[in-house]
Amino acid sequence: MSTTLTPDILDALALQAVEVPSWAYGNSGTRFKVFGTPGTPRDPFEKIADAAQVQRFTGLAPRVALHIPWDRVEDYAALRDHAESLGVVIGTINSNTFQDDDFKFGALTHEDPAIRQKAINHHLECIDVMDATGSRDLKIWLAEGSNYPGQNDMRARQDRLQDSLQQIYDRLSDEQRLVLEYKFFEPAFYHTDVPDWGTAFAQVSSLGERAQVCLDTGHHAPGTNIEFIVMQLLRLGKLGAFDFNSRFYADDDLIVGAADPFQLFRILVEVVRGGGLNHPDVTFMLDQCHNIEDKIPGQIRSVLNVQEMTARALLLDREALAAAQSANDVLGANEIFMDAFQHDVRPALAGWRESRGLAGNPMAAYAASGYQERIAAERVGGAQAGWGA
Ligand code: AOS
Ligand code: ZN
Ligand code: ZN
Repeated sequence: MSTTLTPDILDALALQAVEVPSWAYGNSGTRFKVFGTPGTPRDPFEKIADAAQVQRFTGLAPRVALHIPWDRVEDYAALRDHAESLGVVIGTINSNTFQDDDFKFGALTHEDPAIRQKAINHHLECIDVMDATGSRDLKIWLAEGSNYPGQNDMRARQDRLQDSLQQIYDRLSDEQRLVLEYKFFEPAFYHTDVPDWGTAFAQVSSLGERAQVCLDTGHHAPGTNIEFIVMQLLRLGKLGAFDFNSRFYADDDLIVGAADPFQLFRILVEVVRGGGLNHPDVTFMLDQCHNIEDKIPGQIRSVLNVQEMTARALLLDREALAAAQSANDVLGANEIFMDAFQHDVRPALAGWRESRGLAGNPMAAYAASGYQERIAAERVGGAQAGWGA
């Protein structure tokens, strides 16, 4: 196995961008408590300023995803200009039909046409924002479902969902996409209307080629072979985005790679195998919340973890692996696979960063920059929630 990060590998690493979410920079927490952090942004402009620090120290995070209504502003062109003045651009626009009382019993699936239209109109507003920010992707995650058997007609809800999504999809321009995210649980307890990759695939397939699936790594039952789903969606041409994060128990939204770096490696091996690396239609987005750790370094660590596991996946000796697989050399194939995973690429990546004018250790460089202390001193009062209105 080659342990050298060749120029081809380094070029591939340089090109793979990671899109950070605006809400990662706001205060967030669990349903038990939201702990505030000094220096937390007070508005979307400050969130983008913080996200730009991740790009400044890593060179890996040029795009910032927004969330409507959390990032609603009067002037989206000004927000777009602000981002670009800081060296980043606005990326995916995330809708939110999970915090409006009218949507208590559903939004895009609701039986009441007026409520369903309100939910559709919210997405049309998001597309207006996309037009203003130059965003390509509308990401939809639906917290819709039911809590008890018999509560709702699950089939009728699927039919209404398809009709609602079609109305939204038809509003998109030829350059825009709809990315539908699935989640097997919460906040509904009995059924969720987009619970799994199969449902998301079926719904987006009925819409058209610019409708894709978003795979959130925290949205699967324990023990799910997520890399199989990655392989299948890539094979079917319907993997539009990742929401990368880590979980120990549920959708914990922790630093990606922190809980299970091997799972992240296995996912990225399938991304590389399936041609999804540096693919314009496969967005590497983070969907994370930093409830007790400082948010900017939490995001820096996250994008570095993605880069490190991508580097290891690119070190995998695919020819030797294919030969061992063809020979049914069970232990040999696994050893080749594990060799790549076990290789510590951090020293090589640090040297490569320095050769490109970046700090070899972005975490230490950010800590030494004084930015955290400055925003803690300047931003007094009025911090925005990351997860929350
Ligand atoms: C919720 O669990 C989903 O992961 C959503 O993707 C995400 O948290 C939401 O998009 C925030 O707007
Ligand atoms: Zn997500
Ligand atoms: Zn989630």
